[in-house]
Amino acid sequence: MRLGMDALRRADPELTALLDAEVRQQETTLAMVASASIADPSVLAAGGAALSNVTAEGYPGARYHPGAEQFDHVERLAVERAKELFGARYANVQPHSCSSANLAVLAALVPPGGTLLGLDLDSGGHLTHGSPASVTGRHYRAVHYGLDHVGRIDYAQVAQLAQEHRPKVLIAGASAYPRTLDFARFRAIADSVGAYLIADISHIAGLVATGEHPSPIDLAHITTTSTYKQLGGPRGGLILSGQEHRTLGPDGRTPLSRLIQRAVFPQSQGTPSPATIAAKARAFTLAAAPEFKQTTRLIVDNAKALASELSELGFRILTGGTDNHMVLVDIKNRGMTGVVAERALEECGILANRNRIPGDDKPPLVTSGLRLGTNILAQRGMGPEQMRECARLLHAALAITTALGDTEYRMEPGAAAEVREAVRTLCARYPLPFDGRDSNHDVPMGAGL
Ligand code: DSN
Repeated sequence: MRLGMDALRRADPELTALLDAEVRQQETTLAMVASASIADPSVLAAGGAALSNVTAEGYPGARYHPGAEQFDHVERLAVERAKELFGARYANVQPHSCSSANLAVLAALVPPGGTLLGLDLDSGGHLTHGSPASVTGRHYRAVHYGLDHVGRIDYAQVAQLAQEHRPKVLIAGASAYPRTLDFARFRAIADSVGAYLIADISHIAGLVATGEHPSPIDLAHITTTSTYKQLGGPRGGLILSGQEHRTLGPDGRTPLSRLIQRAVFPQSQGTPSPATIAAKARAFTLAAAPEFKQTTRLIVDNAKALASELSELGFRILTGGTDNHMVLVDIKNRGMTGVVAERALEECGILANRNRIPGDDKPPLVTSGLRLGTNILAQRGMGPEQMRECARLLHAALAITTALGDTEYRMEPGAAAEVREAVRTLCARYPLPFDGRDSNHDVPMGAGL
């Protein structure tokens, strides 16, 4: 049921114009931000449903407010679809993000001041894996593993640090790591010291769901993910568990699934977001469809093609390639910083974010690296041949960029306009899965759908 879109258009043209401009921007830019995917219009519609008006703390059948009958059905549906999609036996669909999910899981498994072991942020880890900038690095004693000399996870170091520090939790997962994660190896290390293994699959959830990356569901004690980075879902998080869901928690009495239920509500979140949970339910069904499997196959093939072409063009690709959707580029040998490359590319309609790389001597807002991802390009139907075009466009944009310091640069405006136009042309050949029009009303669909 469409609610409010026409009213919004009539009542608030200023806001509507901004939302419509966003649709046009998405249509005409090459989005290569590795932590993004496009939500199907039906997912956006579910996320904007009147179900959002329901306030109901607790879980289906055990709410603290009345009026949750439909919401109970929706949440149960989302849980069942999540379990089916990932082959899990337990799912909690309430986390507002994967950061919230990680905070809840850590609160359930690690006492205040207890030790966790995760990938270092500069080696591709995530803030919530114990970074000093996150509460996880302040409320727990965080120890970090890193990469070996070729840029792959140093499993020998993981094992050695685990023996030395005896963490309560070992986290396997990354925000900027282009290679396959060996969850079995992580689990063996966790077992060697009696730690729980958490797999954070936020970046690779689509690949895991479709078998393009090995699944941690039955290897990790708990798996967490965001629902928007690669699943084409709404902004939110998800907690899963497989055969370990009945394993006892640190108190030796309470099964993990029960601990996690409590850790999300009431320990770390209040009311859930009912319409977002409806949108998750819709996204899980779409991710289980054969078309999504084809898209994830393309995501992986495209990343390999992109890495290969960029390498041909003289870019240094970290680890020499990729196994997943992500390509990490060392940009300093092009005579510029990550932020200069990011801004110059954006002027040409190419979106890719600055990223710190191992041994980086630049601060997080500057960086020496660039992180690229192929999720949205594959969703547009682009294949390896178009990745070569994308690589050449990226190369062309940076070739006309002269760095004037860490954050300042100069671009020849005429040449930049030419690259921008070529980007528009490529985007027009591969429209987004939505075409920018609401089929019922023939209006841009930024607002209200
Ligand atoms: N974790 C951030 C990223 O990887 O881009 C945003 O979700």
